[in-house]
Amino acid sequence: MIVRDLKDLKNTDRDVHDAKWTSVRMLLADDGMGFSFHITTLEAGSEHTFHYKNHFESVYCISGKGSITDLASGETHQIHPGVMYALNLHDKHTLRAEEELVMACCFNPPVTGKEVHQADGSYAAAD
Ligand code: 9YT
Repeated sequence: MIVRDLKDLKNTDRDVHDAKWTSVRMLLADDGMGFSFHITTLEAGSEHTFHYKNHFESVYCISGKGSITDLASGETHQIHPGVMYALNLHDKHTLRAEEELVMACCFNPPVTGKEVHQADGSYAAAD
């Protein structure tokens, strides 16, 4: 069994920062679960366009307020605590945080922890 406390993972190599988001990877590929599990915090007022071409992702809003736009359809959905979205079509999307958003995210296949966003908004496929 794996038991981890978010606060113990802060400021470790599992705590990844970008300009306007941070993400604590509570489970990574080498944990052997077949998915990774992240707690991601998006800064209030920030906007992010991601396109996870090589991963499926589901995201659950723990706290905050914002929206997600599906860039294929142009449809925008409100995000607030209790809302989940799943990028089952590797959907390219823009996330907006009106308030700081705290999200629980699962990636399949799991991220290794070494990925960086590529110019197209994706993470490279694992080797
Ligand atoms: C909410 C969201 O898009 N999370 C993505 C995961 C985060 N960018 C990470 O852990 O790499």
